[in-house]
Amino acid sequence: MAGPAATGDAPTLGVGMLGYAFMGKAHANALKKLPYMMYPPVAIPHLAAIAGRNENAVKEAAKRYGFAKAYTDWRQLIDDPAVQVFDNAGPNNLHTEPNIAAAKAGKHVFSEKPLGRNAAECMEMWNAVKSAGVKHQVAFNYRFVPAVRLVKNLIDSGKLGRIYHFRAAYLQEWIADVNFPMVWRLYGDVAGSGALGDLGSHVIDLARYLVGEPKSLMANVQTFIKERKDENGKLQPVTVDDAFQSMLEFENGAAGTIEASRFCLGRKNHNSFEINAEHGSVRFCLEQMNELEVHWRSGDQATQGFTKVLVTESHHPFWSNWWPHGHIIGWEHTFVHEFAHFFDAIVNNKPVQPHAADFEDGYRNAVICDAIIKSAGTRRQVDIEY
Ligand code: SOE
Repeated sequence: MAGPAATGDAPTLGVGMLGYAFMGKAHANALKKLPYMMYPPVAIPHLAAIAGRNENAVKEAAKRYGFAKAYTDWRQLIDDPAVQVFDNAGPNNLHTEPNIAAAKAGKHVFSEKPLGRNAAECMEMWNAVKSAGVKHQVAFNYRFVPAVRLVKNLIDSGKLGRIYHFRAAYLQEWIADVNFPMVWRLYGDVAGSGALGDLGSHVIDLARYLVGEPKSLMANVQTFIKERKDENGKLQPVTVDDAFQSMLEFENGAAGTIEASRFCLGRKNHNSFEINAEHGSVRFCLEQMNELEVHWRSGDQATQGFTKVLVTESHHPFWSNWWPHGHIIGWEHTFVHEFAHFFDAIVNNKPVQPHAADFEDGYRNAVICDAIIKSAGTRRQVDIEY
């Protein structure tokens, strides 16, 4: 087997990945790109093993991405001494048991979001990684968008000042067609929740990362299409939300309105937020990922209003790794950034917080998701208690 790329004395980290679908592809792509683009790399990922339940599919994925071994049983992957980092890119019902087993086996754990299907599962995983003393990170990749990190820097530096409003919407369209069939994201026992855990968890993570802790909320959820055909053409009940809306009160006095939906025709991956603060406002949308709209109260009165910043200068977050300004990057590169962050935490024994989400953040995110479900079910305001 060819050794790692000749990139100096960076340590090699064996990565074992569970899953080979959409997130498996995004993770594999990032792991392979990291050593030559985040150069010199803090560590060189060795694609040691991949696991998935279908033998032909997992062998094909191993060949496609270059994993040394393919397993149909994730337990064998976790037992493999060549694996130091367990990367969970599997569906939500396959997060708790493998993540806990990996922690107990002394592996550092990188897990896709949402961390679990509910707060109880996330608490179990958080306790396991704390007991094992391993590093742990949840793949809330939008913290690693250059424009989002620029907003974080503007907030932390005090330039934006006191935050009054956080308003966010994560909108997609992919199940608005009544004929779209049942998939794992639409079964409550597999996914835990629908748009809430899949898209809303990103919005909630950005709210916590950029604004602070919510202290209470009110919410509504909807399931617009109540049943869909499964792969056998049999009607199955949709047991997750299709959309949610929520009003948040933050501990620091800011007001939040957040929503997510998969029924917004024309919205392809519209993860957007706006922050209105004491000294100005910012607005971001993932579909224009390299741009940040900014308005400063102190700006030139004759040219009042939002200006569009192209966040691609060499001094902008992460951009020393990429191209001359204007040569934009994409969604895939946020995974390169977040893996590099995780490997730095491992190699240099650092916490992944505050700039990455760890399992405590995954747990707090789940508490807020559970509160949204509770508020919608009881039609009452719910306090957030971690
Ligand atoms: C599907 O809704 C999905 O792939 C989410 O699962 C991801 O977290 C999001 O980044 C893009 O859309």
